[in-house]
This record gives sequence, structure tokens and C-alpha cells, in this order.
Amino acid sequence: MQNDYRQMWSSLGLDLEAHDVLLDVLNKAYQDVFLSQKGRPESMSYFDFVISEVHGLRIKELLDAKKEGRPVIGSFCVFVPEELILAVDGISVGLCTGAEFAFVEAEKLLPRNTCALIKSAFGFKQGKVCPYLESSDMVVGENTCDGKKKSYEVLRDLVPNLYVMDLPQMKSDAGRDLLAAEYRRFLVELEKLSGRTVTVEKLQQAIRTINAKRKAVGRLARYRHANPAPISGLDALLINQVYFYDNPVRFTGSVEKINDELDTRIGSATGVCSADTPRLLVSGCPMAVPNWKVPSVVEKCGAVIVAEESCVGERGTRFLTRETGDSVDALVENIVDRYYQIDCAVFTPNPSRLDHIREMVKDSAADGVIHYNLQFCQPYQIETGGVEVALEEQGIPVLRLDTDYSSEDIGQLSTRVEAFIERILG
Ligand code: BJ8
Repeated sequence: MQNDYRQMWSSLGLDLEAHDVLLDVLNKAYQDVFLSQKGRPESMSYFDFVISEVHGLRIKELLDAKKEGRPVIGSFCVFVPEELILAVDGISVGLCTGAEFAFVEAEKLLPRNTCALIKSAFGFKQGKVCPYLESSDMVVGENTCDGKKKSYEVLRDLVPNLYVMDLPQMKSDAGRDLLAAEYRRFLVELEKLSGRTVTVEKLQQAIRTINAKRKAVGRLARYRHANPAPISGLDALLINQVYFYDNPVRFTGSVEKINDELDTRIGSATGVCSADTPRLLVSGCPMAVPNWKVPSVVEKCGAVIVAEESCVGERGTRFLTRETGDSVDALVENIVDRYYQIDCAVFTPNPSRLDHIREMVKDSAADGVIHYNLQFCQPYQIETGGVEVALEEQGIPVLRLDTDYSSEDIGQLSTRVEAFIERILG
């Protein structure tokens, strides 16, 4: 099987030696971070399997689907509507942006002070190690932060099939109109690429499928409100990360299986920690696979993460799309309504994000908030100040962590998280 995969990776143009190094690091990190945890729900075995096959079986599935004429669409942002992709029988995949790989190469094209997430996208391309990127029939870039927006001008020369989606910067009538126009333009492009015309039935079914996936992770989020926490923050993050790669129907079924197990755990007051374990909410920049650094530090220091206000978490998944509508146009409007509510820090002003953090702290009974920023991410770094002041005024302790994907600051992060936990424990 491994040999088949090597052939497959080679046919995708991957650098097999560099790819071996990446898989080796990934496997070791997974063992250390995930498999060493105690008291994990048994149904997490599905997600262990998914990660073990993340560059194997799942890529094979994508290539098989491509043979059937189904396009693979890679993207970097939760503003790219999965429903539209699914409506043309396409497959939506999140592109690897969670590890430091070939940064020396990436920094030949991008300034050093570019956030790690963007550099990672370039490093995976330049290092030829991402089978998702190489399988994509279309790569969608979106005009969100300046770093992404400008870097797509450079990425255009590296990937033959880059499509750039414009996005509003303000929540206004004009902003909503822009989003609607861009989603319509995207739909036309998807129809062209796939050779399929979207019908009401297809789009409605796609909306239902993606809503079911979001409902499943929403249910999981609610179980995490229990004390003791029935699942670690790391495992919950992993589920939110796999959300971007897996077949949506299979993913939903696997999450619901975990949910049923958590239901039983809560009924018998079984958790992954004790009821007096400090509970933390993590808010800020998204954590893409395999970015597990901060949650791993936090949980090794003895706290448990009970919620993520992040695009790989509730910010990205909390809203559902209305399923009713008797024309494709009406359904696209429903999709616009849904995505328009996402409160990414690239919007100005962006007050609903703070309201949502407050609401999440309350619902999850969090004792404090870690505001997680990638260095050089101006939108989230700038929003941190206001979030910190507002929450502290309300008596909610906040720890601001600015970091990247390197492991050099793990010791320093641990010291700061330990001090924060001591503050919480009073
Ligand atoms: S909707 S959060 S997924 S843009 S970390 S690249 S913002 S400098 S990722 Fe995001 Fe869409 Fe918004 Fe969500 Fe720029 Fe910041 Fe880097 Fe970022």
C-alpha cells in the first residue's frame, strides 16, 4: 500500500524525500501530542485513522473522484462556500497551512515578517509536499488580510489554477452586495470548471449536507460545556481540523458517534480531567493542521481548553444556512446571509466578535481566555487590545500569546501559561 502511495505522490509531482521528512515529523508529533493523552473517547480512533491516512487514503479518494469528473477545490478561508462546491459535485479541501516547511524558500518570495500561515502555504508549494494542493483543480484565494491578498499575486505564478475571490471589508449594504456578486461569479466559474449546471435540488442537498456537518460540530461544542470536560481541547481541535479535509457525510457520522459517546460520559460524570481543572477558551487566529503547539502547551500545563473562538472552531461553523428557497438565486442569497455573519478580524469595525467571545465564555464556563495570535497578523493582533480590556473589565482573565510555528518558544509559552493558570487558581 505504501508503495502505491509513493507512486501516487510521485505522479502528483511531490518531492518524495522532503515528503518523507514531513510525514515523519507529523507522525512523531501526533504520537507525542495526541496518542499520549489519557482517557480519550474511544471514537477518536476514527480521527487517528484519518490523520494516519491524511496523505494516503484521502488523497486516493480525491484522485478517484477526479477520474469521475468531480473537481477538487482547495481554499484557505472559511469564506469560500462549500455548499456551492458540493452543488457541482466538487470536493472542498482546506490547504495545509499549519507547519513550518521550506520557509527559507518562502522567504525568497515573501517578506520575513509575513504570518506563518501564509508562509506555510508557500512553503508547502515550494517544498512540493502537499498532495492536496497538487490535486486541486482550482485553488481559491480570497481578499481578506493584506498579507493574503498580496501574496496571491505571487502565488499566481506558482499554481496554474488560482482563482481570487474578492471579499468585503465592512458590513454594509455595499459589502453584502459585493459578497453576493462574488459568490455568483464563483458559482459560474465552478459550473464552467465542472461542466455541470447547478439545480435547486443539488444546491438544496448541498446546503443540507453542510448544515448537518455544522450541526454535528455544534453539538460537540455544547458537550464541552460540561464539567468535567468530556473531551480534551486537543481532540476537539483535531475534529475541527479534519472538518476541512474529510468527506462531509462520513465526517458528520463520525462526529455524531463521538457526540453519543460524550453524552454517555456526561451522564456518568466521566471526563478527561477533574471538575476543578482550570477551563480555558482560546480565541484568535485559526490553527490549521498540524498546528497543535499552543493547545498542547496549555493542556500539558494542566488546564483544559473548552472552546475555540476561531475559524477552525466556532467562528467558522456556528451559523447554519437556510434550506428553503425555490430557485438557485434564492438559495445563493441564503448562503450569502450565512457567510456574511462571520466575524473575521479583517472586517472593520468588528464588534460582534467580542460579543461572541463573551457569550462563549459564559456558555462554556471558561475561567479565562487565551488570545492566540500569529506574529505579524495585524487584524487579530490589533483586535487583541480591545478584547483584552473589555474582558478584564468584566473580571475575565486574559492571556495574550503571540507566536509562530517554530518550537523555539515552547519553554517560554509554558512559563507564561503556568503563571496564567496560577492567577486563575488564585
Ligand atoms: S475568515 S480568520 S480563515 S481570513 S493569520 S492569513 S488573517 S495575517 S487566516 Fe482567516 Fe478567513 Fe478570516 Fe477566518 Fe492574515 Fe492573520 Fe495570517 Fe490569517
